Amino acid sequence: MTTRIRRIATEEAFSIPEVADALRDVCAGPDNGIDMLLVRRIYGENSSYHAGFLAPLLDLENARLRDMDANGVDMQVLSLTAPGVQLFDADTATALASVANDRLAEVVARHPKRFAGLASFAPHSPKRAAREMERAVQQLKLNGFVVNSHTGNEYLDHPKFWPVLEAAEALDRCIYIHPRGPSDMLAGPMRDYGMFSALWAYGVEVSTHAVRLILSGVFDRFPRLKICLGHMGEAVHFWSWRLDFMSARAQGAPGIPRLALKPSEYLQRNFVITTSGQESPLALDFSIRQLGIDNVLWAIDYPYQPTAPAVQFMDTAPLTDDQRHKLYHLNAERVFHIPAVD
Ligand code: 1WB
Ligand code: MN
Repeated sequence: MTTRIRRIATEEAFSIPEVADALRDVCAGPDNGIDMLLVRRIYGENSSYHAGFLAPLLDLENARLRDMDANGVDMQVLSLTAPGVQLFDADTATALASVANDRLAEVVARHPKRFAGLASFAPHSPKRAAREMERAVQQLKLNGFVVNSHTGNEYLDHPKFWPVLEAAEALDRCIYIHPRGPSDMLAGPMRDYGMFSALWAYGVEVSTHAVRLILSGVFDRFPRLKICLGHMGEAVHFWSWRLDFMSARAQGAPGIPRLALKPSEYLQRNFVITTSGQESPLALDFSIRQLGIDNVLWAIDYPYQPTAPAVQFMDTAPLTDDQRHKLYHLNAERVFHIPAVD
């Protein structure tokens, strides 16, 4: 008898009313950062096609479960949708992350076979963030962490964020760096032609973040830290050869830390990637060869991308059964500490 392969989707977005309300308040305020182009369309007064995302983000147990059932998706690994709590001031962000984590833990507890969850934290207050990360794993039993790239134009390589990296490493849980709009200096050229979010800017932002982490040497300080990148690794690993060549040449120059490993080796040791919203068999094949079959996970990017083609992509990709099992569930079970089922 053949049984269907377990399908665990690993970058699946949700929100809660408290966060949606707080984002609606930001829409009424003066913030004109690049994230607001999208946030105003989803949460603001002027609706557009993006407004249609709010209902499925807030729904966890109705249409979402039906969509999963209809497509044979066994489990979604949920994360609070971009930009998470990172547009808010530190106190609001800290409080809302904790509410979102409580709510996430409740829904996972009600549906332990259908949902797992990545905890939010407020990087603005790194010590409080580290305490929330401990609570999220030890008490709420959540499966890892999500951060929406930069916070106030600062990236996680900054030493002020080391408590967050230290907590993730000590708790043995991965940090999923999900995109948000690029930091101010990167954002300018992304405001035209619809490039401001998933179409292009998100990948520029997160790939820049990942390269900063690698070149800063944080993985020599935190060698067991695991970072997850969506959207087929935001194309960082495509640059492996040139990153290795150019960083070898730059080693030891002023302001350039000496690294114990090559950038491509940190990519293989400290990163996993997911296929979220990037359904190209050619890119998948390259990713598996460059990063290894154990480091690529399947994801949909629900509700921003449809489930059926994401399943179709993984069902038809030219893979052996062993490889398909790794992409569909075994790697997710390992990385996110999800119990196996028999
Ligand atoms: C889109 C995608 C919009 C994502 C988002 O808003 C997020 C989009 C927060 O496709 O328009 C995402 O998570 O990939
Ligand atoms: Mn996403």
